[in-house]
Amino acid sequence: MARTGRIRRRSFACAALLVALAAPQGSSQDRRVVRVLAERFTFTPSQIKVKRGTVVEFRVRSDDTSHGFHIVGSNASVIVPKRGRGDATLIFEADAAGQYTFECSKMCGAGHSFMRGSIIVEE
Ligand SMILES: [Cu+2]
Repeated sequence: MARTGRIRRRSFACAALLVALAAPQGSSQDRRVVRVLAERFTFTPSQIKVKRGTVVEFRVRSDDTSHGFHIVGSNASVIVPKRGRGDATLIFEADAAGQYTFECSKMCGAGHSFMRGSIIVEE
């Protein structure tokens, strides 16, 4: 008897869990995966709040052309491949409370310089 199976989407929750399990034992740091969608000329979400001490793993995906993802004031910068070519990963250690700006670092069109967002690190 044939049974119709459902096609399962790859489980993102599962991937996040593996990352959490991979964190060093005894580490007091929280690790969080934040998925960001880049498209002309916005990042979604554009505001991310985390607790101080969190290690944030950004996974940035484009919905159109290639973009950049750069945290202002740091060396942290990655190229986000164009749509369908996968994610770019960037690790941000939120060691100090405050507000950080991230921006597109690859010229992507007329609104490129408006393509930014913020990370708020709370005590
Ligand atoms: Cu850009």
